[in-house]
Amino acid sequence: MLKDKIVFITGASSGIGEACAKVMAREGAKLILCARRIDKINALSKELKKEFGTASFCFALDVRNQPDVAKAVESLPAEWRAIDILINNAGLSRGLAKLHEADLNDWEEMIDTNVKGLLYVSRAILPGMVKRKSGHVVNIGSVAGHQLYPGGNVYCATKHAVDAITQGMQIDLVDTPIRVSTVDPGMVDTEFSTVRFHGDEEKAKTVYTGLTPLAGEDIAETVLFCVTRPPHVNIHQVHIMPKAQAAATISHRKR
Ligand code: NDP
Ligand code: 8X3
Repeated sequence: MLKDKIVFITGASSGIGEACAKVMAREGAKLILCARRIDKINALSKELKKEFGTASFCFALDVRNQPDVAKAVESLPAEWRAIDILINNAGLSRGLAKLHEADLNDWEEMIDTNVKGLLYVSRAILPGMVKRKSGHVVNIGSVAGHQLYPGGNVYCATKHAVDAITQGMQIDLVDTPIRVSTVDPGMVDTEFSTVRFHGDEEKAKTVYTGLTPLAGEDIAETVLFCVTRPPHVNIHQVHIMPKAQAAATISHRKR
């Protein structure tokens, strides 16, 4: 169903973005892959070429840098410009400090990446979709876009913003064929917690102790479902949780 569709994935160097790349490649898509760690992107591209014969176009991109985002999209080779699907996945959390004790740098990084980065990429790619009267944007939100938890303050605010931006896109694009979805997961076992705890792997592991979290592939298959519905169907929002997680702060852990 995705044969030769062009899928643009931000944050494809690990976790959910990498899993999306693999699932879309399996379905026959062509991939535009970016993240800051270009070595990982290049290795993924090579792997997908070998496994599925996937054509991919790769570059290093920090979504926080608006001029770089605009330039990267403007300078895509002609055969890569007609982007069919944009997966706005690049994002991160930093810290779990109380708001009155938090490191301001953590706030800047989360807001600049999760909110402004998503906006910059969308602003660069959406006009082409509108012009071509074709396209689908999938934003990766979170349970944190709907619920708060202790120390979640600013990360949760950024994901609430993603929810608002998604709804804004759906409203502003209602008179076009462009579809907009958000996939909002609970705990997914990726590099997310290691990044949140600034590289502390031991602390990161405790997040998933005693339960089976979601895997990046679970989210990728859900994104695939969203982008393979008939044109009159738009999946607005998907909430997806591990079975053992009922809400952001309510999980059942085996001891
Ligand atoms: P990972 O840390 O495994 O992946 C995050 C990806 O985002 C990496 O590829 C990273 O690439 C990229 N990224 C981070 N900052 C930037 C930047 N400034 N510019 C470009 N790329 C960037 O975590 P996940 O896969 O879990 O996270 C993906 C998305 O899923 C995020 O938006 C996250 O908020 C969301 N999410 C995650 C959940 C979870 O429990 N894991 C649950 C709900 C939502 P690089 O470092 O190479 O730039
Ligand atoms: C990531 C999931 O619960 O840490 O968005 O906010 S959570």
